[in-house]
Amino acid sequence: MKFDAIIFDLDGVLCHTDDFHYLAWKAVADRYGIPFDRTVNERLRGVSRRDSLEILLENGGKTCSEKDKQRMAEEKNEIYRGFLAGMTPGDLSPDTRETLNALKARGVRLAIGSSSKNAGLILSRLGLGSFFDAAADGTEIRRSKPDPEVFLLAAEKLRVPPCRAAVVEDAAAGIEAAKRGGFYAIGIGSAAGCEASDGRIRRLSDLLSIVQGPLP
Ligand code: B16
Ligand code: MG
Repeated sequence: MKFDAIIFDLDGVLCHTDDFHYLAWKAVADRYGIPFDRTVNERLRGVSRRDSLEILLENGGKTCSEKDKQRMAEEKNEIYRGFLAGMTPGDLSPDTRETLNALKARGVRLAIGSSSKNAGLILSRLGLGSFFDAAADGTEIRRSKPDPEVFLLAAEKLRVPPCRAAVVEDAAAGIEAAKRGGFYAIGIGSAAGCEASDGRIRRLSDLLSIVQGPLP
């Protein structure tokens, strides 16, 4: 298939910060005596920090004040950023690095579409600070996935219409966002089994056999 652009989700697609999110939420949940496990964590993929906290609290049967919620979200982010501080370009897998370079060499425009407010920090820790043609992240949007806002913003920055772009996502919320935005949605990892996905890949380099360069 020919696409002018590919928009990549970050956490769970290009890097494995998803485990850092789990460990940071788990530390906060334990601190406040809230039940939380990896099954609940799956529901937090692609979802904003604040919406993740609401899911965690609802699942744990806990209600708390706005002030407490803000404190818990800040505590989680502090623990999470502690993990990010240890990331290096070596955390980018060879498969991911080679695939990104090969797509760029084919003339496909590449962007990031992430719900994370830490996306800029992650990209710079991975040595990808100036690699992408555009990036849209959690600092620029009002509505998190499954709303399509972040992908539409990335496409707008690329000046590519959604119908000419594919989105690669690991979260059901991200696949829904891509579909609602009019993109071709490719599921990987947890989203590879997502029925709504238009395409499914096991590893990033599988993209090379389904994505050709842009239309002349
Ligand atoms: P932050 P993605 C998402 O990143 C994560 O999947 C999700 O677990 C997290 O809650 C969200 O970013 C917000 O992250 O707390 O760093 O702003 O998958 O959209 O790249
Ligand atoms: Mg993700």
